[in-house]
Amino acid sequence: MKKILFSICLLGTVSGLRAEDGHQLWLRPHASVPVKVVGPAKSSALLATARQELQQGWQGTAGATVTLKLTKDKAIKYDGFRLNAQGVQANTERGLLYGAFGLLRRQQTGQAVAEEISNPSYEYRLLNHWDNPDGSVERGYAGQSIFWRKDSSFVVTGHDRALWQQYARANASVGLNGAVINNVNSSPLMLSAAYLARTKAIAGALRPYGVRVYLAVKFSSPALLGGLKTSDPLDPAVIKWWHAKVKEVYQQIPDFGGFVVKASSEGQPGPQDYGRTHADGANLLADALRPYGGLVMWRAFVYSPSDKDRAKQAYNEFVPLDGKFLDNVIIQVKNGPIDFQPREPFSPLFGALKKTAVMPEFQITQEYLGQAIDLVFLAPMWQECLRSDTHQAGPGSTVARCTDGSVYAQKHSAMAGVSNVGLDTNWTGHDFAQANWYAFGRLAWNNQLDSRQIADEWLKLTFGTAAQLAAADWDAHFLAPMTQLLLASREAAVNYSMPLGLHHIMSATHGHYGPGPWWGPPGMRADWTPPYYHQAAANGVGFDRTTAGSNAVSQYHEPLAAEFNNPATCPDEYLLWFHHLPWDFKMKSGRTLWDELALHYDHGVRQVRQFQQTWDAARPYVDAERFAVVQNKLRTQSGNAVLWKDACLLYFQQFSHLPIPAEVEPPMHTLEGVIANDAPPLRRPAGQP
Ligand code: BDP
Repeated sequence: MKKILFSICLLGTVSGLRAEDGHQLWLRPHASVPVKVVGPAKSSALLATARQELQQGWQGTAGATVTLKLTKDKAIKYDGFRLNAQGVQANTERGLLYGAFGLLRRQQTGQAVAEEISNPSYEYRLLNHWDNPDGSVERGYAGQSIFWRKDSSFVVTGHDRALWQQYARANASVGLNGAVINNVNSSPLMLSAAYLARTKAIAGALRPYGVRVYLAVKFSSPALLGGLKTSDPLDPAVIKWWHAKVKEVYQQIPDFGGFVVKASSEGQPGPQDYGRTHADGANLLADALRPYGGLVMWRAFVYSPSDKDRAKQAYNEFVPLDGKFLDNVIIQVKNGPIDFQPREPFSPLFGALKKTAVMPEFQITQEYLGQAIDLVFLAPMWQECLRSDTHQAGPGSTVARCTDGSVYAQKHSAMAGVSNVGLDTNWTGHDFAQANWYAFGRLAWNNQLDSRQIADEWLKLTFGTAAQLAAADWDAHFLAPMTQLLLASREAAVNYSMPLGLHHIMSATHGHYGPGPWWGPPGMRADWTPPYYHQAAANGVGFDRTTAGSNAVSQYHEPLAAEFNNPATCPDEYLLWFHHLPWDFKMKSGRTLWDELALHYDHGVRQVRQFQQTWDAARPYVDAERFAVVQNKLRTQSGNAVLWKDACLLYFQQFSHLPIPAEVEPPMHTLEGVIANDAPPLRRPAGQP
């Protein structure tokens, strides 16, 4: 025991840095100097928060005076702010809080504080928590829910409140202003009096940080909870029920944000159960919420096994309804047409709905991107989507501009991210998964922001000390290589799991972690199994979505449709998304498709090994606690990358009958061995992929 303690102490002194458990996120306390904060005469919880943040984090001139001033400035949008020599100006109290955090971030990351206006790209910037009333978290990899508990759910403890406040503070520091606190696969219980009481307590804890609470609701709540005979959206009793329920919610929580709805999707009830449309369903709720200023975020993640191509369905369902939604409805669209895969082209719904507000939904929790094991920085993936040009309103109509109100007149704009937060001490399971929470907030505030800047800020705030930031070697030996690592990490994950447009080939046995191109228990819906997506056969691999195939390609505006439709012009990244090609297809590189595929897998493995070396070299700059945890996770990731490579290449080789190229590291696994390891029974509840 003594020996162990001794070596732990020794480890702790290697970097000379205080051990950190990650709980402080990017808000680690900094040595501050005194500052005088002058604010509006009227006091409020939000203003008190802004004042307190400045006082505890100030690193500018000692004894300086900072003025927080409410104005009516037309150049400031939503909760934006203006920074100048006097301090912060904003049109709202939230804006003052964001300005205070913005000022502190500039100080802490060594950016100059110049006169500037910072406006959010989106009016509503939300996290979606897939948290269940029993405290479990769907696709959560960081422990149980911070909001709900299986036992004594309704006793709100001091610890609960403190945790909710820390959570809200983290959100506010990156400009997030809303939280949907329960799973989109919603329980009707959420609207019962007992759950509303806890929701009210949560709202109370988040309010001083400007974070509003929203709920995901089950469409059949009138029948399931209210005891009505139907939940038909056009039924007068149903309409009355929702109006009364919404009134009850606002009596408890006057600043309640609104509802998110997953309807007619993956077994969830919806208006189509009653022969009605998504618009009928969404408008019913929007009408009830409208008097209170509430929003409906209606998800477009809909598909049924009857269609031959899942990728086409959301577009086919929603485009005919364009213009039929009330103006407090926003259609919430996942970045890709299928489901948060490591790489997908953007969803063709972006830009195609011209008279209906559309919001992007990203997945922060890494369901398909290594969960809390793999280090994958997602900002480059989201940036890729946001910057994709839809061409729907001429060149330059990017996903970002089609959703933030710059292209289409829309009353409201929003962006949502599926949260990766849980009860784990470091909140997100992997210390580096915190970067994805941070990045999501920063991109929701500024959808043009570059991933490099986000990585740079996050690394400085999460690992840097004032002394390190001032020292030249920290930049060269920590910041620069770690920024490179973060920026390369998503492409590495694509390479070792689903390169060249492959998608959905993970195994569901281990909850979507790890390879499973063979996966598909008897009787399973085809569109929940990988062979449906990769279509590997003797004649080649890939899903034919061209005009000769499912024709999903035609949902894209020209010139994209023509570009994607032709394998000679389709970008390599999307090749097997749109095409089924022979194994000896000649790639742009001059290599065959088979060789190119093998090299991508191999490259992914090598990239992760490089990440391990980079991290090992970063040891002098990181506290021992976080260093060791991340080092171990990288080891696991590295082994798993090899598993992905071996499993996929050996599986596909059964069809290609081609040798693995000599440059590629020979497999260390056998296909039989990997498949045998993937044998345990499904952990997912029935009815879920
Ligand atoms: C899929 C998840 C599933 C979610 C679904 C959704 O596997 O757990 O319920 O998305 O977004 O990615 O509704």
